[in-house]
Amino acid sequence: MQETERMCCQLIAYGDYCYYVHSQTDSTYEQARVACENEAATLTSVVDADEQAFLAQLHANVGGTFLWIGLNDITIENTFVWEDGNTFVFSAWASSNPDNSNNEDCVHLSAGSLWNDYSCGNSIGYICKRTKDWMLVFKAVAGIALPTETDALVYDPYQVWISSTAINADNPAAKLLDNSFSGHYKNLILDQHLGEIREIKMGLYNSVGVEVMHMVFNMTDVTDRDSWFVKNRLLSSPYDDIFTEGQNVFSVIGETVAVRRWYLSRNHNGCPDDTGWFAVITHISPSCTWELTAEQKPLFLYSIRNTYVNWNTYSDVGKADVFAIFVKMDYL
Ligand SMILES: [Ca+2]
Ligand SMILES: [Ca+2]
Ligand SMILES: [Ca+2]
Repeated sequence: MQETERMCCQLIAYGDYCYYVHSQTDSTYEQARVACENEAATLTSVVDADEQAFLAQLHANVGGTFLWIGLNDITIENTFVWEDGNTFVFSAWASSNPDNSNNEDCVHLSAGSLWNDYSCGNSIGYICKRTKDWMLVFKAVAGIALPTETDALVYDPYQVWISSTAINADNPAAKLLDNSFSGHYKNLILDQHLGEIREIKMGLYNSVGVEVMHMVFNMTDVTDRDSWFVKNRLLSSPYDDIFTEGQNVFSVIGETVAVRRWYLSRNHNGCPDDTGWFAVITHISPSCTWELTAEQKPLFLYSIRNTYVNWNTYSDVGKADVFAIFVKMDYL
């Protein structure tokens, strides 16, 4: 992203969002939608009168040129939906619109910033909107690899994590934090915006999507996908003893023979004395019984205490259903 665009974001933050106004461009609705996605954003929604008034000001600042917003009735005529998943409630239609003249299915800011349905293939400017909150970049679901599974993208979430292509990124069901969707998820926000990411969060969830553990790491000046998962970048966690105890493995790639990823291990001393805090277990035929040989992989094991645990003391070990990673962008 250009530095000017980041500057722009500072100037036009509103509430929990940043807005990027692209007035010096001619884009179809689809081109604008993709361009916003490439900014880790979506074509803007307008959820209430306050946001409409805010966008009207931005619109006036660029001379009132036509700008796409993220609203269309492409799928079902006269059923308008927001690109970012917001429920369509508020509207600010220009008089006599939407009129679906010649099957107009996409919406833009028109005179006075009121909305007009317009042919999606017309080429105009657009506004992208991006949250300042955590954005999901990766998600893995426990137990989806049958013992016969041979696709590493299924049994080893690390292969999904390092994939150079997005996986299930256009499937809203794959973004849910419960385990209703039996597949992993990855978008390219982290890969494409590494230099703009300030913090990264790994969270664990139960089967209905309730968070059971999370850790946050500082991403400032991290220049690759993995090197944030280290002790001196840890900002918060449930564990009091990470800084006072040593670790024999603390890395995303983890222990590559046993194939334990995002492995936060205190020590190995023969399987019965292995201790640690967190592990993504992926091996179909693991070497230690604490890796729960009979259970389908992957497994997300974590200490449910506020200290390390012996992995063999099962009453101290939680098994999460979903493992997700989020980023916060840099808006300073
Ligand atoms: Ca139509
Ligand atoms: Ca229409
Ligand atoms: Ca119209």
